Amino acid sequence: MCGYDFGLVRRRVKFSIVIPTYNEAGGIEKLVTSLGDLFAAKGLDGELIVVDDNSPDGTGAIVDALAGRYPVRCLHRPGKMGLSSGVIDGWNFARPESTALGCMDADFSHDYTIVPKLVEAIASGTYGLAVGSRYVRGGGIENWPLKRKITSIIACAMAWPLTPLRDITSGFLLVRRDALDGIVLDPIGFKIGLEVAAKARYGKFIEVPYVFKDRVVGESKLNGKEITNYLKQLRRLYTGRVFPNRSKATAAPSLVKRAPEVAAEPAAEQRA
Ligand SMILES: Nc1nc2c(ncn2[C@@H]2O[C@H](COP(=O)(O)OP(=O)(O)O)[C@@H](O)[C@H]2O)c(=O)[nH]1
Ligand SMILES: [Mg+2]
Repeated sequence: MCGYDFGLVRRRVKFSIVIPTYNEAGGIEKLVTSLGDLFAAKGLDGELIVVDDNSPDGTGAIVDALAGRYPVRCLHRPGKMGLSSGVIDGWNFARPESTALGCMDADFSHDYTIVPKLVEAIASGTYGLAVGSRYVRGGGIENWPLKRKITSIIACAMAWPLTPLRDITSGFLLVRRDALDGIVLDPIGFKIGLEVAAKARYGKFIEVPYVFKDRVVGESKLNGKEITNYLKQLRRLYTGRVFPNRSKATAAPSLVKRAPEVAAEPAAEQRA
């Protein structure tokens, strides 16, 4: 995977990236405009879906105001319903012609400049899943205290038997839409990347390195409840592996809707 030459790839893929937000007014405009400008500069056919949970700081209204000028739409939900469920709802809201679906955080901790590499990996037809990764050569974490780094590595290591990916907890990814066909995703908590990596049918994957930066604006929504949710999610995934017929998702397990015109002819889109 390391010798993969992104520069040789010239195919075009339509994609939608979901950005879940709760109180991200401080940075969302900059992120949307930066990504929109990057798509235009690189000739990428991407749309952004911001899934806002009625943020009291007005994040949703900021996104609505950008919608005519940038390739962005806002899905408004009535209240704080969680990151993973936001990503799943956003994927179902995405335009049907997108053959790849992605997600990233709104706080610039995910380096948006690697998005073209994620897109090109999928467009190559070689990879069904491209993940922004802190834990491959060239990746890393800036400004985290040792304790938080160790906690993150332990969190990843707990899921390593479920997936060959090194960085499964960052939630920065792009996946072929048809890899999600018929897959029941558990909308619990923060770790949608783990759900996709453990359940989707993506074939080969690639981890694209990036350096994670802690947010500079706004506050983290990660709390003790999310850690408990992560443990619940892991328990369900392990149970599902050992007893496939007994596995249960949360009360509202979610399917990503199939886009018929896309799913019917995925190979043609790759060659376009
Ligand atoms: N829609 C929605 N977004 C959320 C929710 N919780 C967190 N987010 C968003 O998910 C992303 C990651 O959250 P963040 O607070 O940065 O978590 P951390 O990076 O683990 O500290 C950010 O874009 C948040 O605004 C939620 O309940 N609903
Ligand atoms: Mg964050």
